Amino acid sequence: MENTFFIIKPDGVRRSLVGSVLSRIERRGFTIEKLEMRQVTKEILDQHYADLVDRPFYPDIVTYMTTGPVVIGILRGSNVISSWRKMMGATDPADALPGTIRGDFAHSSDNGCVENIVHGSDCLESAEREIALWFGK
Ligand code: IDP
Ligand code: MG
Repeated sequence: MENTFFIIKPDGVRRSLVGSVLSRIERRGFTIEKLEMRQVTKEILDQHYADLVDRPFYPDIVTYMTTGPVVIGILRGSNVISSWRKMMGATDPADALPGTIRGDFAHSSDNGCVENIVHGSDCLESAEREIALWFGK
């Protein structure tokens, strides 16, 4: 059993996709250990996306992620880190396969930033780091 950290990003909340995303998680059989609606700050994003802060598109990510509330949570299950990544689909919705969240609910964005509905930790180390960052120890 392991835990992963997820976000339903502002486009997911704004487009009323919270129920659809949570429903997929429940159908898959993962446990929702924590769930909370939050307004994201630049301060937490700078830490969350520490590996991206120097990229030219990082300011667009900050604008995108702070446009409205997000839903954050912790999922628990066996292999949940990689399974949740597979359920999300490819980063760019244009490449995401049908059947994935990004492939079913998004296509592409024209505002210079990839609006792709959801986030999921990419490995155990990221999951532990992100859970501590967003929820504390
Ligand atoms: P991931 O969300 O699939 O793990 P990452 O490479 O970690 O993808 O990027 C984090 C987020 O930053 C993406 O989900 C997307 O919202 C945004 N992003 C990534 N690459 C680009 C890009 O080339 N242009 C605009 N936004 C991007
Ligand atoms: Mg990532």
